[in-house]
Amino acid sequence: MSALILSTWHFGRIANVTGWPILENGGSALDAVERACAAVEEDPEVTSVGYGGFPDASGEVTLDALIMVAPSRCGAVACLRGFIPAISVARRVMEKTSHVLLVGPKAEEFAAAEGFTRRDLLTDRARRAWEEWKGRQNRQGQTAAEASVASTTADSRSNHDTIGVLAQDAAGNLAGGCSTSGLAFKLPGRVGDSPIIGHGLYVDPDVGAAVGTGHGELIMRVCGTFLIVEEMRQGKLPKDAIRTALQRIADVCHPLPKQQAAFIALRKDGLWAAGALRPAFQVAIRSPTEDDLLAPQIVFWPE
Ligand code: SD4
Repeated sequence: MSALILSTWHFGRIANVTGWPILENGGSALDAVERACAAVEEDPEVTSVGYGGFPDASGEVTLDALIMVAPSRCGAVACLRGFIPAISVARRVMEKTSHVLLVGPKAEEFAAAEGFTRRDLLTDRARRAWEEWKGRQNRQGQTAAEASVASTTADSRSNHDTIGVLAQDAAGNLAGGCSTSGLAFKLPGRVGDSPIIGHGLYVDPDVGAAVGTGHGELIMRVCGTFLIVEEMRQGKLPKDAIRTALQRIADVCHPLPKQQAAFIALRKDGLWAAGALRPAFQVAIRSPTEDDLLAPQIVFWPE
């Protein structure tokens, strides 16, 4: 079986540059997705993931991450402050506990106990962006809730993007990971789709895997990645399974004009597809024969 790694958005290339050598050298899909997500978390230029991520409405950077190889093997953290890679903390939840998800200060205690070092994740650039947003909020006399509604329903191209990675190793094993600082200037306490299995990511080794990005509230309302994997289980092609999820979002969520949702799906035989509600989503692929940043096969509402 030939190995493959697929990652969301333009910074998926950063993920693939780190994850691909692991696969190429016979490493596991699990190690590849962890290292791939971690590389993006560590990049201060990526303002929607890890270090350098834009903060919530109170000015705190809070991270959500999930790693999964099977329904029986997955781990996640939500609302994690001060520790990266959040994806590696999620892996420890998977490997060291009997739980699926740890949140907030207790997840931070767990990370510290596991030997992760606390650090300040707010960069000067992210702080300035938050101060500007806060200034606008004050001038417009908005409450934090009103202001976060405005910012979390804003143009999907500017204020968020999860790193989502799906990989298959030479042995045919699948793994998925995703990590995000969530929507910029979100209401404190808000958790999106990314750290919840079946929402931001789902992997079933008997069928395939799917990962999502975009406005988490759209993906969560339809259990987006679970739906895609279940559609593939029924025999649908990855692209048709994604179309079903996008159609469901369109039908039941009534997305606002700028709201985005996008998915990558990978079947266990290596067939894959990507699709998005709107233009601008990109998927980075690396395999023995391809190294590219591609537009998705499906754009549900081309503009
Ligand atoms: C969230 N889905 O927290 C994440 C953000 C994201 O592209 O993926 N943006 O809602």
